Amino acid sequence: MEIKVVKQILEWNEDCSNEIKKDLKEKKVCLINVLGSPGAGKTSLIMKLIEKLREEYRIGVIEGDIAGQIDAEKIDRLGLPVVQLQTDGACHIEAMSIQHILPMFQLEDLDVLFVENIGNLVCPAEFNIGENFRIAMLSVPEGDDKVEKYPLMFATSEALVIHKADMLPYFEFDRNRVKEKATDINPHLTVFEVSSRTEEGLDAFLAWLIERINKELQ
Ligand SMILES: Nc1nc2c(ncn2[C@@H]2O[C@H](COP(=O)(O)OP(=O)(O)O)[C@@H](O)[C@H]2O)c(=O)[nH]1
Ligand SMILES: [Mg+2]
Repeated sequence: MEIKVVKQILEWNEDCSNEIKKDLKEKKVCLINVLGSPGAGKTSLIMKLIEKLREEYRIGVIEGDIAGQIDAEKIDRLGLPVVQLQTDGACHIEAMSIQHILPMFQLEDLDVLFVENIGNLVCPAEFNIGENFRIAMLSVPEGDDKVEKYPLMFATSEALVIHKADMLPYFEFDRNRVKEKATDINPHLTVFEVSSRTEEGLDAFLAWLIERINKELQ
């Protein structure tokens, strides 16, 4: 008898992620996966980026959370298309969820789709969700040892935003240690120090992001 073989979830996820990539490439939408701990400032940075980019790009957002719709309400108040994904306990977003959600957007009216992943330094890094690229965030109050403790997120991202840079004077946070360790793990990583609150470092990050998005939308 022929034995039925079911592929492991990660492999299945990878197939689904590749389908999303193909679909979004055809529709000219750049999907950006934003990763970081709870409280790293993912929503705050996305909102700041929306403020700066919305005249140039048509933006949508998928907000991932275990429960509630607090972050989606914030985006909704900005008047942008947003879907709240509730994972009901799961610590990461899978490609299948994104594939299910995409038809809820008018994709032909979008250039950029931000996905705020579940606040977690571990699991979200293991699952591709059809993204064009990832942005990893590490905020200053979290400590400068996180790259060494949770390497995968930093290894798989194209940019690292050291966030809440306005807090650097108040914490023992060795930014050089973070930069060195992160670029040791991932030589292709570009590191920025940004504060969404004071906007310090924001221009440099925006310049990188715009170039990166434009490359994908070509
Ligand atoms: N000092 C400082 N606080 C920030 C900054 N960005 C966000 N926060 C604060 O950090 C907390 C968590 O922000 P939020 O965007 O909800 O983080 P998320 O859980 O990663 O989405 C909030 O109290 C924000 O006001 C920043 O650049 N500097
Ligand atoms: Mg958030």
